[in-house]
Amino acid sequence: MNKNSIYFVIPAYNEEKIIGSVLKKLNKNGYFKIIVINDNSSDNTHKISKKYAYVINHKKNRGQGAALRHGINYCLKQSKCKYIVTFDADGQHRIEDLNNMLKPVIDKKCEITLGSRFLCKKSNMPFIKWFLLKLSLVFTLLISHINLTDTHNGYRVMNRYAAKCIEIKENCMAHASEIIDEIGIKKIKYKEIPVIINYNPYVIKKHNFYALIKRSIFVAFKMIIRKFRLLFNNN
Ligand SMILES: Nc1nc2c(ncn2[C@@H]2O[C@H](COP(=O)(O)OP(=O)(O)OP(=O)(O)O)[C@@H](O)[C@H]2O)c(=O)[nH]1
Ligand SMILES: [Mg+2]
Repeated sequence: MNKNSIYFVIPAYNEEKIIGSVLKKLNKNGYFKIIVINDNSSDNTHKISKKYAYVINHKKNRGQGAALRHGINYCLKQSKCKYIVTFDADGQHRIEDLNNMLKPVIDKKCEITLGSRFLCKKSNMPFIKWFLLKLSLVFTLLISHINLTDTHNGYRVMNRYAAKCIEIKENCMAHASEIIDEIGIKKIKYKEIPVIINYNPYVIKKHNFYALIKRSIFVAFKMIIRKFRLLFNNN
């Protein structure tokens, strides 16, 4: 496996405290094709990231979905890129899970792998996060008719075909549900892979009970609007 054909897309917003160690670890493991999409962070995210990765800067904060779209489109323009990994900047995703994520895509068993924290027994996830994620599984089943064990996991590996097919239009957090909906509509072959999501003290400190609930309601609302839009466009 040529590690230079594997491109990482890492959306980042105000992650100066942790992004250096995340990127350093990827470099240490032989991964150098790393695209960080820095979304107008007010801290040193850009300065730190450019030591280890290619950085795309957004002049305005456009959201995680817009960052992924920009990063994935950039990768598709690189002829050497065969696989795209979407990976978080806050240390929640583990390089140790990468081979399991990559293998089914490289072996052509599927076109995209989706990380699932619920297929792993080990987790220190806060209860509110657990509850909202479980609720979103039911919502996804109703809206997208896909029965997954984890719908909002940012750890994915896709081949070029999947990356081209999946259209990310949602700029903010609703992109995760949108990606799953696109997988269903475009019949992209997927496989869920157990991954450990690290709820380190840095991440827990960022959690805000009301913000998490507000975000979930917002995502649900956006997805309902998307479904109506698709329905009317098809009629
Ligand atoms: N480019 C960009 N990246 C973002 C933005 N918001 C969050 N991110 C990044 O997207 C990744 C995931 O965001 P988080 O807020 O940690 O979301 P999450 O991991 O789904 O949720 P938690 O479990 O609460 O951490 C991290 O690398 C963030 O830095 C944004 O507005 N723009
Ligand atoms: Mg996170």
